[in-house]
This record gives sequence, structure tokens and C-alpha cells, in this order.
Amino acid sequence: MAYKLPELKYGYDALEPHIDARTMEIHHSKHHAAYTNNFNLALQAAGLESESIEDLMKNMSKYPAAVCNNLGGFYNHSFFWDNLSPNGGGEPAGELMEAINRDFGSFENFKSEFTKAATTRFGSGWAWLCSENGKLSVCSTPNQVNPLMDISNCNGTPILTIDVWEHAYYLNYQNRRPDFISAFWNVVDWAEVACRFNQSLLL
Ligand code: MN3
Repeated sequence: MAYKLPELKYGYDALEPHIDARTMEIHHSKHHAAYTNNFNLALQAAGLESESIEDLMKNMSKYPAAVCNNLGGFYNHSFFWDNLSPNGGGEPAGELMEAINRDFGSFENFKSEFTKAATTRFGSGWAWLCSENGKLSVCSTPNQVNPLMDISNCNGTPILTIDVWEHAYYLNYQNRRPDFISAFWNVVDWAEVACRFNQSLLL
């Protein structure tokens, strides 16, 4: 029943030139693989193998740091890969776009708020777009914390994320995190984000 490293829905080179193949390969086959392996070990060590990921996240404050770090590392990366696509970029449509316009004023305002959260996250972490009963907000989390954990200060269900750990961009962008964030917009899978938004309305 151990967790397995999920396969990507595109090749390591598919997001070039925005995210380079070498970064994708190391990020997925080394970093994400290590989190997956260590998540299984941390669950075993804490006797938590029978708990669902959802329940663990809701009660994260009760568990050892190794569970939080490695659950987050496993879950957040899977979530990140799935909101990227070689056919991504552009703008969302439909109800998601209406909600963005309503809650941020415009798509450009949303992008700049999300970019600011990702740029100003000090050290390692993630930026998120969340939906709480359809109301959208942007936040960021340190390390491998995510909005579904009781220790986060985000509101609602995550529907889009970006990994701003240095390992996510350093090989290609070195210290230029803003350039990586700017390139990220070209590979956002808005169809997937819209799907997550629609699901969040059913919670
Ligand atoms: Mn990462």
C-alpha cells in the first residue's frame, strides 16, 4: 500500500524552454522520488500507514515534522506537475475567469498578486491560489506546508501552485526567481485549474 512516485503526464523536455528538461528530470526523479520514499518511511515510523492523506493534513499539527515535510513533499509536487502542461499558458475561461475578475479585479491583477506571493516567499516554499466556497485568494507557505494542513494560514482548497524552492529553477535561472515565475505562466494548465475550481465548489 506504499505511495508511489506518480508519472508525469508529459515528458521531461515538454515544458522547454520555460522549464528545462534537466531541472524537470532531477526535480521529479530525484527530489520528488526522495520525498515519496521518505513519506512512506515517516508513515511507518509514526504508525500512520492507515490514515488518509486528507486526514493527516487536517491534523498535521499533531504529527512529527518528518510526516509534514515528506507528506508535503510528496503531495505538493504531484499537485504542481498536474497544473503544468506543454499546451498551457494563456488565460482561463468560464466560471474560473469570472471568479478571478470578481475577486482580483482582473486577470492581470491576479497574476501580479500571485507573482508577488511567489517572489516574496522567503527561502523555500510555495505560492497558491485557493478557493473557499468559490471565493479566490492567494497565499504562500514555507517549506512543504500546503493550504490543506491545519498549520497553514491559507484559506480554502488549493487549485494552483508554484514551487519556489531553489531546486525548482536554479539550474536554468540561478538566482532569478522572478524569471522562473514569469516563465511559469506559459505552462499553467488552466483547464486543470478550472477543473479543480469546479470541484472546490462541491465541497
Ligand atoms: Mn520541489
